[in-house]
Amino acid sequence: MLSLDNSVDASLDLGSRSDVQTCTDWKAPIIWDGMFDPDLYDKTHQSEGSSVALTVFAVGRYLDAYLLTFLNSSEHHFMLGLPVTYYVFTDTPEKVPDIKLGPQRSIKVIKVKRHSRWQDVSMMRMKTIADAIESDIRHHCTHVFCFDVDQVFTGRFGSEALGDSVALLHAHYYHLPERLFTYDRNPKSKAYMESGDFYYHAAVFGGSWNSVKALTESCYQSIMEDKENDVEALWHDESHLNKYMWLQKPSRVLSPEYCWDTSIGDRNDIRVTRLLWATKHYDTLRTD
Ligand code: 2GW
Ligand code: MN
Repeated sequence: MLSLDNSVDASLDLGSRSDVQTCTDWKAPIIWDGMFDPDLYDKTHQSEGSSVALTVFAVGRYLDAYLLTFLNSSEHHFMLGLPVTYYVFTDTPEKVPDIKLGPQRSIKVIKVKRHSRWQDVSMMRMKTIADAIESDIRHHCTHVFCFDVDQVFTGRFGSEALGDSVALLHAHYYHLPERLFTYDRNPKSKAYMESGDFYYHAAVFGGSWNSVKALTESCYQSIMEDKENDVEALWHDESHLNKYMWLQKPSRVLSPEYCWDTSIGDRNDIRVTRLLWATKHYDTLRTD
């Protein structure tokens, strides 16, 4: 998969954007609008036989609140032209809406238990994803993308986002200095880190199935070790993801176009929004 990353980058990238950082210091591309030819990416991935698993969790009230909008918008924007399998994890499979899917697109609904603490709903996704990759995804898909459900696709989220290991720049932190990143700062947690490269957002991550399997297994192990030591990382799974991506650098980084929060307001460097944060209704969704 790394070779695909490299060949795609070498042959398909159009050049550069002078107003933003387009490359990490370990030479991974940071994907911004204007840097790539979408059709060439699609053709390359089609000829390589790429296929994508999208994992999303809709547990408890999040199903009614977000799932239908997420899936419908994804049908218009996510990896069009490649085979896509949705893996929807929920405690209420009977409530998953029946949506009409495009050709080469299918949905698998998998029942999961509902953890009583919301922090565990979020963190335990790591274990569930790792298990699904091992038992199913690796036999059917070359790549996996993992999403929060409280978001809506508004523009192309296509094969330019595929790579061996893919992380997303958090919309609220990409322009801030490192000292303001909300890494876990507690030395007792496995997620502890003093410095890092970027602050990544756990609402979107992906890669080849084997690298996402390695990431989710490692984060799950760290989460369980923290539980044994009676600590919890500041931002839960997101803290562990940031630690992992610091130690195992992603081969591709997505700009905040790929998960923008409109409450930030207009920014000149955001020329297109591809996925947006949905409105949060914490008052009704986080009362358990
Ligand atoms: C989560 C928090 C409080 C109450 C409920 C839930 C909840 C989350 C739930 O009841 N049902 C459910 O399916 N979830 C799933 O977990 C859903 O897919 C959701 O998008 C995901 C993460 O929870 P969310 O979106 O409320 O958290 P955010 O948007 O504040 O997420 C960031 O921080 C999280 C850790 O605290 C994760 O790292 C997440 O990936 C980050 O985007
Ligand atoms: Mn979210």
